[in-house]
Amino acid sequence: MTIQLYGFWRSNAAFRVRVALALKKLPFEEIEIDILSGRQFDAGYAEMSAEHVVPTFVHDDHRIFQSLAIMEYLDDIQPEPRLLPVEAKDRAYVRSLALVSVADAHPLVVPRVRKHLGEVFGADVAAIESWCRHWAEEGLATYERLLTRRPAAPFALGATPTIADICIAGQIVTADLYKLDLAAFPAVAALGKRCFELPAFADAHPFRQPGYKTGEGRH
Ligand SMILES: N[C@@H](CCC(=O)N[C@@H](CS)C(=O)NCC(=O)O)C(=O)O
Repeated sequence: MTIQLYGFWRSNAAFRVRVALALKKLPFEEIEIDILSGRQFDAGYAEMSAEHVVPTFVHDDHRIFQSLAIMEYLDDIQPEPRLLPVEAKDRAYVRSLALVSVADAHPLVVPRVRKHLGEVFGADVAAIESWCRHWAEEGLATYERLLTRRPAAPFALGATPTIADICIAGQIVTADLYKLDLAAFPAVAALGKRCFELPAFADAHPFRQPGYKTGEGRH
């Protein structure tokens, strides 16, 4: 099977898919779409992504979009190691944890939202950074409350990482990009430490991607 991932070094959603692929030990080729330079609107890629976003995942000639759907697809085609538990209540729990970042926190800080804040509402760079920090911290605070109510042991749902841990780690990636201090979120920080000790997580971090060196400082 051949797998291609249209992604970007800084993309949180692409980070999630890189981790899932690495945990599954599935080799893939990543093709960079520079979403900070507007390459998501180029004709070739716009035809591929109706939403003009990354990631787009291509398995043989089958395309899948939305990182959560891609991770679930990977679990379907290669069940081990499991990224979603088998039991219905546990599956719902890890999906709920995942969606705190995927559906609620992360969408508020994506480039098209930041651009719109500047172009339509006149927000300057400092105001946009402040907006992003606020919503990133809201996501971390929610995770902190959730992990306090149901402590990680040692991962969010037991012995091995699931999509929940991948998405919580993604929220930490956002914190890293905005240089946020995790001291106020000790349960999140402890879970993040466990995750990023694993090469699958560490190697997927934006700061480890080839595009980071040239892209550093770009928002
Ligand atoms: N919910 C989508 C998020 C897709 C998304 O917004 N991707 C961002 C990068 S993380 C993007 O391509 N943004 C382009 C833009 O905002 O213009 C997923 O999880 O795949």
